Amino acid sequence: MFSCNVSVPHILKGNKNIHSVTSSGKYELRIDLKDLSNTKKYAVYKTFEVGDAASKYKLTVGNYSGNAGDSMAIHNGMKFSTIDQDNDLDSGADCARPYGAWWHNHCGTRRFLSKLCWNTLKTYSVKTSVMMLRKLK
Ligand SMILES: [Ca+2]
Repeated sequence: MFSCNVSVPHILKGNKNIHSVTSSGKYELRIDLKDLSNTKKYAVYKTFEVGDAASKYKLTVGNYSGNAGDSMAIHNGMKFSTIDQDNDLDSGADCARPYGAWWHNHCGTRRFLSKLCWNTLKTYSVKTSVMMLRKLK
């Protein structure tokens, strides 16, 4: 088990907007991270799409490359959960309550980038992160 104690900025806000962007073509997601010792890492996903409201903003993410490790794989195919919408796979808990809104899988196997953690980094915690979308040709 690991813990992250960095405060949580709301990243990837506005799923509706992200859905309309990612459904308009093929997009890749790039995430630049800086760990607690200021080492820069990155992850690129050539597949990135957020579904519509009816799908509960289902996340499709894959085709990873980079040096940060693939911490998004466990969230692939997950629906978006918030404190008032428990769409995760954990029947015993509402993962969004303690860990914030995210495409949670099981709380126990959370890879909570929403807490600014990246589980494949040594320290898990991330000092800064930037998430960028780029349209693919
Ligand atoms: Ca649940």
